[in-house]
Amino acid sequence: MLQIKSALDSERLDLVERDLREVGFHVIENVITDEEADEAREVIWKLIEEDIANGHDHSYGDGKIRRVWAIVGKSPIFRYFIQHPTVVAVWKRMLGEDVIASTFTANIVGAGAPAGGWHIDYPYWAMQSPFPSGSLTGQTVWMLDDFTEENGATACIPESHKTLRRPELGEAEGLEMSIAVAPKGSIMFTNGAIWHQSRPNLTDIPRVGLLGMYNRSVIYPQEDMPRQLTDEELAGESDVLKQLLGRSIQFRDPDHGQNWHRTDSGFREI
Ligand SMILES: O=C(O)CCC(=O)C(=O)O
Ligand SMILES: [Fe+2]
Repeated sequence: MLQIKSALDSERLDLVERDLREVGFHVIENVITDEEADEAREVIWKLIEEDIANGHDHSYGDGKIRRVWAIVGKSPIFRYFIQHPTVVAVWKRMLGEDVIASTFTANIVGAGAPAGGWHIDYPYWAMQSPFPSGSLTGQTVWMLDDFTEENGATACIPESHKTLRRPELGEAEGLEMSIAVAPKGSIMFTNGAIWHQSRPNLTDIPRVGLLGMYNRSVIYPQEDMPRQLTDEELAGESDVLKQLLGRSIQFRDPDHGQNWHRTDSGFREI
């Protein structure tokens, strides 16, 4: 059974905020139980098989790194993760009370996979530099396996978000990096502008991670979040989940005024 642990106390939240602003990342260990991590990992495995069967296999890194997109509507466990109180507390603090989710996917760094490639996350990669200095977006890396130096853990270049630009090709190679080594069930929060990559997986076991990104509500999400659950599926869900999926944002309809919001199939007056 899923257990919701309490959100962070304000001292820890202060520390997370300071790290995200100053260093660019922060790890919290054991946010979910081993059983929850194992359950999610099993679901991801089924989704990979479905993707392959349906011709929707998304691979990169010599075909050894695999992505499963749009997971929030695909299992109740991801609906629980995306609105986990610890995660929501951090992103409300960094991105505003009206924070939205931008994308929620799985990234599987397979046995023998090469490094993922140094980059910054959306929307920064779609923006011209210099980026604004405040946070626009944040990444949440869910570790469904122990992350180790050898198995493709995520690496960040500390303070690189302060450059307010993307790394040039080759620029990050050789810079001092910090590898997110932590036990299964831990989370790493990152500033979306940090230079980072998944490390090579030198083991023969795939490393499974989930990637949940959150935006300030004025930034268009990377995935089409409002449509990932139907109105019917969302009916019994929390207001937090509805907010994260962008269902609370009000639009100005040219004919009717401003009180229109997204549904699974279009717009409706609130
Ligand atoms: O899976 C990881 O370790 C990081 C992947 C990543 O940074 C991304 O897909 O944006
Ligand atoms: Fe990334």
